[in-house]
Amino acid sequence: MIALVFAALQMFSISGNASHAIAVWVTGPARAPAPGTFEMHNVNRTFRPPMIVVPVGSQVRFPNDDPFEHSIYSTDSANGFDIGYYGTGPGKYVSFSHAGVVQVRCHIHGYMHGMIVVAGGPFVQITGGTYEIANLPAGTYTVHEITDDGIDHTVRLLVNGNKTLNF
Ligand SMILES: [Cu+2]
Repeated sequence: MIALVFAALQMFSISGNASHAIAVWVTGPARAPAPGTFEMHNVNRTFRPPMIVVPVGSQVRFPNDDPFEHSIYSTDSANGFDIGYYGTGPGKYVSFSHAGVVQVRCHIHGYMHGMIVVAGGPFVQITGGTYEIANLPAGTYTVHEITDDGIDHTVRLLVNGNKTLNF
């Protein structure tokens, strides 16, 4: 019994150093975090915060805090949406059921730009540099490093034996 308990505690970390990274998420034997509800506000013709990371299956709404209309949309192939024109208020929820990076824009204000990273597994949001995703069971993982330009740099990684693997 003791041996079994010990084996169950063999958890690992994936760590790395990715300059310009804003988020990292992994898929593999680790359980994905539960979906939730999130907000990305429209304030002074900007998205605040300009970037959020949400577990796959989450809902996001885009409250309009400005005294004029916005019209938020994305042409993303997997998570595209268009919620139409709406004035001041909480707005409606949009579901994001596919992992990936969603570029968010406004039909009225072409310069507005937001980004939603839909994570398909355990994730961290970072400001560039080092990161660590801990408490992972051994196995083969796909690591998605998302840089500030929205590019997904994907690496496959075998996690076993060592406590931390850098790449
Ligand atoms: Cu707008």
